[in-house]
Amino acid sequence: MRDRQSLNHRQLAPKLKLFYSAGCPFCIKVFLAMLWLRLQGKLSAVTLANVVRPTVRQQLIDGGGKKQVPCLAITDSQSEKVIWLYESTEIIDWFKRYATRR
Ligand SMILES: N[C@@H](CCC(=O)N[C@@H](CS)C(=O)NCC(=O)O)C(=O)O
Repeated sequence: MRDRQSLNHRQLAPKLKLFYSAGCPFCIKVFLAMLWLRLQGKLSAVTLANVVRPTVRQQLIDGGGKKQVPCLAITDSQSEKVIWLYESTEIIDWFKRYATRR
């Protein structure tokens, strides 16, 4: 029962993709917050996407509308609707809320 519940939970969890660039201080701020939440066992899979790769950069611009990083793409696992969250502080706040919901 517990396994089934955690499987359902994982299936319903949004897909998270963080667009970043190396050396970006705002991205480092987000990484540190993610590390802190992970150490507490409150944050699992987040895909990292480095915008140094042209295809990744284009995906960010096409999807989110601008090339600014960090940007967290939150995909609803049922509707596939994507929310593009810019601003490091908002991303961290979202992660904190998400982590305490789980
Ligand atoms: N206020 C934003 C600042 C983000 C920012 O300035 N990112 C830089 C990289 S360090 C960037 O993407 N600059 C290019 C752009 O804005 O198009 C945050 O806190 O996330």
